[in-house]
Amino acid sequence: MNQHISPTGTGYSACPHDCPSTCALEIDISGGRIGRVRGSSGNSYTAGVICAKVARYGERANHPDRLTQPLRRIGPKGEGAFAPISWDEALDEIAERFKAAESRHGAESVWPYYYAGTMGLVMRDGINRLTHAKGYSRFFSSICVNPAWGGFMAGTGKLAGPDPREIGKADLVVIWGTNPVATQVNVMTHAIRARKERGAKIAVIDVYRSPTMELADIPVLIRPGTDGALACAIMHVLFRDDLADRAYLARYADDPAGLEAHLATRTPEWAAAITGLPANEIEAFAHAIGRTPRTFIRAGYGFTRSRNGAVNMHAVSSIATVAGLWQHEGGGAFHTNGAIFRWNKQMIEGLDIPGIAARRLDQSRIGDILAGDADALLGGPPVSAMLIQSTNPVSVASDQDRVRAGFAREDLFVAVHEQFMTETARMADIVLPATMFTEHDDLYQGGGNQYVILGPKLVEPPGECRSNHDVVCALAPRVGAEHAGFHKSSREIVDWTLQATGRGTVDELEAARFLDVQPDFETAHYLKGFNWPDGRFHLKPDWASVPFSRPDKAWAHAPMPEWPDHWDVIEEATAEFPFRLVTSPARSFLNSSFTETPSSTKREKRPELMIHPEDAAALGIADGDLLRVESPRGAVLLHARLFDGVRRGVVVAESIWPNRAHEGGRGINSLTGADPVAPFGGAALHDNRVRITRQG
Ligand SMILES: Nc1nc2c(c(=O)[nH]1)N[C@H]1C(S)=C(S)[C@@H](COP(=O)(O)OP(=O)(O)OC[C@H]3O[C@@H](n4cnc5c(=O)[nH]c(N)nc54)[C@H](O)[C@@H]3O)O[C@H]1N2
Ligand SMILES: Nc1nc2c(c(=O)[nH]1)N[C@H]1C(S)=C(S)[C@@H](COP(=O)(O)OP(=O)(O)OC[C@H]3O[C@@H](n4cnc5c(=O)[nH]c(N)nc54)[C@H](O)[C@@H]3O)O[C@H]1N2
Ligand code: SF4
Ligand SMILES: [Mo]
Repeated sequence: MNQHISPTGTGYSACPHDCPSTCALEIDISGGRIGRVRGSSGNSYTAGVICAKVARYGERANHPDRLTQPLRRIGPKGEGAFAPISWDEALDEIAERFKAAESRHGAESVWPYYYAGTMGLVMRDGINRLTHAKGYSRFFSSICVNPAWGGFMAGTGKLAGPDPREIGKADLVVIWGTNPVATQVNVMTHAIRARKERGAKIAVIDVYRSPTMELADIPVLIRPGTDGALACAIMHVLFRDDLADRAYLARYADDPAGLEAHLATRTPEWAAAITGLPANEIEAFAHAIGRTPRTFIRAGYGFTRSRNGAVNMHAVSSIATVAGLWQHEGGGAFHTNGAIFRWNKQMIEGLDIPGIAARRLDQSRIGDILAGDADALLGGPPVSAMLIQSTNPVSVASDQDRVRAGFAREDLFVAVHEQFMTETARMADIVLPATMFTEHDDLYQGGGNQYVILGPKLVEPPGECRSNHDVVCALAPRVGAEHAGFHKSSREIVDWTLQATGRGTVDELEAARFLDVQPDFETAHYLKGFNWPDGRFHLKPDWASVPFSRPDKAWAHAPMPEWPDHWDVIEEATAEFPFRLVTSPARSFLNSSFTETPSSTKREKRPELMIHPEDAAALGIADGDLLRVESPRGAVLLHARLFDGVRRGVVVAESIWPNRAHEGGRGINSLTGADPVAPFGGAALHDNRVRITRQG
């Protein structure tokens, strides 16, 4: 297995982090340790560029605080007193506790919980094989993508679009609700290329003057959760000023006349009152789009993390149809490429196991679930045992006060498999040390690009670290789970998956390093039709027919709008909570990852609240003051940073700092809510009403 490891040289891999760029990497290895990391220049999407935090990955991989031994809690929950134990002791104890939970309340009282700390398909999703083999409670993953993916598919019927490298061939690049300078740097590589080579303009739609908006030719600063209104006004102007592509619409859209009639009242003045953006700026932006056939709309996740997020994503993608952008090279709307990879995941996830029927518990509602909320438990038994891999819910999940109370339950057994002693690991009964991506074999797919990349094992792990796959396989016989995947190495599973999907073998992929699976131009641009039975883009979405995974239990919410619109279900400011809070990602962290690396925390300085100077003056707040920020759910302490790059009434806290980095020890997600976004679930992380008071 380890014939690929050489103690010195260059290793080839993929960035494993939860980032749409999925960069192809070249890694310096010396003395069996990783050093400098570079972006592969032979990969046409990465194009030699990666972010600063991964370029200095040695700092994270060779960190003195890495977990290297299994640990058992020896003090009260959460206090952080642990003693080393052997792997056998740790695995036996987990298995005993899982079996005890199963015999008391049934297999559904065990809830394996994971997320995207690694995006490797085997290491991330292999835990589902254990879940399915045992009939444990399944995992409804919802925290990140659901409003965005479902909203995009409502129009196109498919989660794919024009080749993201075509950004470099656009004349207008519209970066909508994403902050790629911080969150997916390669979008900027291609956008800047278009600017340099073609004189393209870059428009950025955000709720604060983000590092990306700093570089924009057309900065579009709006209030949070109002993208639907902006999109509607843009389409109103396109129809009104004869910039809509009526021939294209007649051929490719469901009901353009219905949309035009609906939009008659969605004027720039109407949208100005909702978005805070002056009507003349809306007109000018609409004209720029309408007069630039090669307009590439790169829609991100940020603007969908609101209670109306799915509706807003559909509205934004509709602009590409009204203006007929999809027809042109360098034109159209792109969000992500989930649909083009078509993996056979049977071996990874055990999808051939009969009767995968257990309830699916909602990731985002972990606080409610651990609190025993009957609705969140879908009427089933309480959760009394968990294995957590590749995620840090005590920091990243909404409704943090409930999450923390849940993890403090004496009758809950928790094993956390981690690289560092995260705030979730601190709450565990058993902590298991995990490998990093250079220490195991895995397979990666691009989200914001079209590559399949191999990440082979390049170095030996420190201490006794084991991979997610090895832990799942070691637990399986102990709890009586059976499947062929438990008897294969991760490299063999990668090989099986590639072959079963018709993508060659692992050895071939290793020789090639990555594989470009971009569909042909006509397919990618929907020139053969959109992915609905009528072949048309659905301007009037039928949410019930969108082929996207939904929660097992629907919840009561206002009826969704029939057409693109401003859906007024966001957490609007009130007299009691007069501000709207957004928790945009910090540049040097990746969710809660990299908060352990000193250079990242140094760059980010301290947890702060960006507030407009006039709002600050009205509250008697000076730069640097300690503020108490309260939402209907909880409170945190943040230092004021006066910043005129937000609209009045909007505040931004770049995230996610460790909870303990805040004075008072409560993290930003004490403020955010876990109530699901309609209709596919997900957390409205950027949709919060808050009040602000000066502390002392
Ligand atoms: N440095 C860094 N990189 C990251 C991450 C990180 O935490 N830090 N997270 C990774 C993960 S898991 C993901 S999913 C991606 C997400 O990457 P993105 O798609 O960029 O999404 P977000 O990070 O949620 O937010 C992006 C931007 O949306 C803005 N925004 C918030 N609400 C609204 C709104 O209502 N309208 C508009 N127009 N804009 C709004 C925010 O201010 C922010 O600048 O990034 C990945 N990359
Ligand atoms: N307020 C607010 N909250 C947010 C967001 C926001 O914008 N604002 N963003 C949300 C989004 S988009 C997401 S995706 C979630 C993400 O939340 P998480 O999925 O929890 O992401 P990370 O915080 O990066 O934590 C991943 C953890 O996995 C560990 N890890 C990495 N690789 C491995 C491995 O191979 N094996 C094991 N066992 N562990 C590993 C890392 O050490 C790290 O602690 O957070 C969400 N929370
Ligand atoms: S930009 Fe994203 S994919 Fe690329 S190295 Fe940085 S975190 Fe990884
Ligand atoms: Mo995410």
